[in-house]
Amino acid sequence: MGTFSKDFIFGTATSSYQIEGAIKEGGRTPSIWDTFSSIPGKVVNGDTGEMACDHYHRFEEDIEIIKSLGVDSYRFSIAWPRIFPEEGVYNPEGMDFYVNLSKQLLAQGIKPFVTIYHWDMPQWAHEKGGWVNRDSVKWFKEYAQACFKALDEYVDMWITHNEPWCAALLGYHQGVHAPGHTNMDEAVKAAHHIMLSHGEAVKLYKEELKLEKPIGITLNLSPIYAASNSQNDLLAANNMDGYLNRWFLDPIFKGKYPEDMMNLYSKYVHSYEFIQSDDLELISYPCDFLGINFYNRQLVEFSGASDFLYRLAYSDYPKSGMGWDISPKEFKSLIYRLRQEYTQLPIYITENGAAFDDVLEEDGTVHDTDRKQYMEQHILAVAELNQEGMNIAGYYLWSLLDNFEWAFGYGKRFGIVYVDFETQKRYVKDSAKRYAEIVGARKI
Ligand code: IFM
Repeated sequence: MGTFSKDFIFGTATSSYQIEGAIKEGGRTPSIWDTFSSIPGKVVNGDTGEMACDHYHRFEEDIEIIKSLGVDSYRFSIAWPRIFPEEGVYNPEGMDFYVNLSKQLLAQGIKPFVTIYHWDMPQWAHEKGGWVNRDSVKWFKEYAQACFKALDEYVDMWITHNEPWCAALLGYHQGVHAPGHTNMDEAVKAAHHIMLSHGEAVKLYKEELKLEKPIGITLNLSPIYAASNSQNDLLAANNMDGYLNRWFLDPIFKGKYPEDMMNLYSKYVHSYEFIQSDDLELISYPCDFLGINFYNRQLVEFSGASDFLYRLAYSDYPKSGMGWDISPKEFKSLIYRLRQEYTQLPIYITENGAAFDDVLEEDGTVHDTDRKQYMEQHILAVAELNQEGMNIAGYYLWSLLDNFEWAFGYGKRFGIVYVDFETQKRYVKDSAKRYAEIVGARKI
């Protein structure tokens, strides 16, 4: 059993492109995800975010659902192309949506936790080179400043970027996310500029604007394990850890890139001159917390045929509907490692959850026992970590609603609330009821 203090924050999370819809309303122009998802073959089933959960029109109903869960906080992101539909052109109508959303959350006693960038870069910015162009740092800073000025009085905490690994590596190296490029040189530059824009935004917030709410970044971290103790498999695990975890943790917390990975990448990255003299100091500008999105551990083995000498290995762990290992024990190990190697800042679990094949019964119930169990295991792990003094300050369940799961479309349901995408009717799943019970009792 585990308990939670009164000031521990429980919440749920979403992101703009995954739920809002209304892609042509309120002065919004296309984002890279509108473009990418409209290319045949890029998203399962040809799904796009055009309608998503129609949250733009139904946010009041969604706030009622959040309220019924009894959570302290709601994490959402802002759609950049609503705020700057063109370069340098601010759109107050786009911002009004988030001001209104935040005010209504506050009126219900729910704290807004805002992510500035959750992958929906404006198409205009992409056409000027996107994150590969160093000017993206300037564009992001202008956008972040507009968000801080309009929303800081309502917002409880700020996240600059959600999962830079996905935006940079899935978007520019693996090509499975927008903008769909497969170029490691671009990916490393994109990652650098995303992190630099994070540092610039934090510095702006604290030094120039002198604002005082907690601000940080969210990383998707997976502990990587070798399939055996062979030198080759250990090397494979080290490389994947570098690719996924250290490439972001080291610059943010140690002010340097991992040398082994710089060497490994130099086959693709012909010059590191794009890293300018003060960049790492800015990237490691002190934040107030670290956000972590945790889903699974990963097991890898050596592969001479792969770019960085690793590939995923067979694992006999139970799996979520994404085929990901369910691994609450390794979640705890990840936190121990962060505490030992990287930071003593408060940690927020800004996402944790699982997709499963849910069945909507005729009476409107969804008995998502697997998701309930996944959630319980991870919340219990958080309670245990806190008993050991690990200072986890909050937990956000991903996700409030079934939504647009990027390249997987609407087929993968992560919500604790079922969405019928034909009618847009919402149905509270058993996992949501159980979550409300845990939050209410502050005990698991
Ligand atoms: O849906 C995503 C979210 O946008 C970012 N983190 C992982 C989730 C599940 O894949």
